[in-house]
Amino acid sequence: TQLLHIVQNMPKAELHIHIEGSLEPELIFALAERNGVALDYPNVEALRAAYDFHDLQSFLDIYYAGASVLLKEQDFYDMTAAYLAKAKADHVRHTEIFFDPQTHTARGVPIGDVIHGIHRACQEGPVSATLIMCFLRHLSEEDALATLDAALPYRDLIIGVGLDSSEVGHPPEKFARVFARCRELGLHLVAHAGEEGPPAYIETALDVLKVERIDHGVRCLEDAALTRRVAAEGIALTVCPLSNIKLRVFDTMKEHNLLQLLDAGLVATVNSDDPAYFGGYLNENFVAAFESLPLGLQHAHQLARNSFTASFLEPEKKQQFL
Ligand code: ES4
Ligand code: ZN
Repeated sequence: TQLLHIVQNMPKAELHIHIEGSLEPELIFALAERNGVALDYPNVEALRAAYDFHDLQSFLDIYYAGASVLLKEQDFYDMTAAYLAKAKADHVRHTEIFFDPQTHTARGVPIGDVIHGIHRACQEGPVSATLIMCFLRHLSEEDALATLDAALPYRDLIIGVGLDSSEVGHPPEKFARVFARCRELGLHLVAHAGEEGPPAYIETALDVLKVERIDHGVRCLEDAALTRRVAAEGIALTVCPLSNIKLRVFDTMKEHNLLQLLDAGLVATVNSDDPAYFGGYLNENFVAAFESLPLGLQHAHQLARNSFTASFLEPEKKQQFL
């Protein structure tokens, strides 16, 4: 239809994409072969067949297994270049890419190889791209602090830090000290909160970590006072529709609360999260949401506009897109 055509072709920013979640099964097998890494699955089809998740943890287990083939700087480059080509095809003009260094340093990969490989692909275009380093919340704050120290030589290659992995039982306040240090370093701050975890996690991400955006945040609407606050402060939510269905945050796309978030005056954006695992890149997320929800042209424009407004682009660059 006309609306879906407009939605797919409009210029947009992507603010919630885990680069390790863009690793397609074909590339996982190619890298496994190149690096001599053994996989638990005989072939691409068997691996893809295992992509049958029922919650966040069942996804994370297979996501970390897939990432185990990444060993060399070139591997990180190849993965990132493949994602950027997909982003370009979806009319993404700017993307803020999450990466999980601890997933790789735990296997002995130097953090410099991780950052340089991803950064080298970003520098070559074809779209504007910046990097957000995420701490794994199932690990200790000490581990996060050590990771920050190891990343300091590359401080200028990252624009911010985030918090991801298993949410429930690992509240934002567990990472108060490391986020305070990142704030002193002038890094932008974001955190996953209110995906599987309660609205209280959104509140402590804002109050304790002092994050500027909330990743997911869809459970915000369970708390009316919090919803009013997030709206009043203009805190953006980086919503990931296909992810939320695959991980059963909502049973079906018709039950997704994206429209309610917009109607509540929240700066909601649409993003792909882990596109190789959840059934599609950014445009597939837009199409899935627009096919199932009563969203119109105004919503399309609002979502595109929100994606740039909520980005960490410098004001002059941001202005070019608004
Ligand atoms: C993630 Cl969907 C999601 N939630 C939390 N952490 C993650 N890491 C990669 N994808
Ligand atoms: Zn995520």
